[in-house]
Amino acid sequence: MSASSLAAPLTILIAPDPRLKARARPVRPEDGAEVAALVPRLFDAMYAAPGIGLAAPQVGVGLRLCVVDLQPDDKPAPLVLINPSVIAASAETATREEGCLSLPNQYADVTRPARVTVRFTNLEGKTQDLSADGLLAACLQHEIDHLDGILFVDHLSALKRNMILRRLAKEQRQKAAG
Ligand code: K1U
Ligand code: ZN
Repeated sequence: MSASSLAAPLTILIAPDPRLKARARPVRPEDGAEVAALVPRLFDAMYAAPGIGLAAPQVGVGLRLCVVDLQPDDKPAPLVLINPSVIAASAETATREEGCLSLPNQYADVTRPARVTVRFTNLEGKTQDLSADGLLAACLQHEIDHLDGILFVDHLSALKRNMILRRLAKEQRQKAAG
């Protein structure tokens, strides 16, 4: 039995929880034990959702940490990104449909730089650069946004954003009412 399976499953926060709008603080060396314990639980919550990414603030932890796994060809390809930042972004943009585990069942087209290079620290404490395009580029930007309290709806017009947030609130009320 793994250590993460002994811990209670993490609950993913749903918008408009104010913790989703807060800027997370950088992970420091003394956070090592908390990060080591959190990472397997983040992956468990992400795979269970299911999703292709999850940021610590989405489970109420205000640290600059996220996990990503696009599972190309259904094979696991887990990525842990500690203190990630976009160090280069293309002028060319790409528009693709995004979802968010903190806005369940809500989807919209989001326009972002088509290619990015992300610098981060890995679990071994090494600095790494990762260049990405396509879905991985969108996912990395989406997860880094979470660390800054930004949701994909913040990239939309106020009209579209409010429509999605009202629909989400209605669906959550209906779910609570059973
Ligand atoms: O951060 C999150 O809320 C996770 C989010 C990431 C994301 C999706 C799409 C574009 C950019 C970022 C999700 O994983 S939503 C669910 C999802 O996209 C998915 C779920 C199962 C299989 C494939 C995709
Ligand atoms: Zn999200």
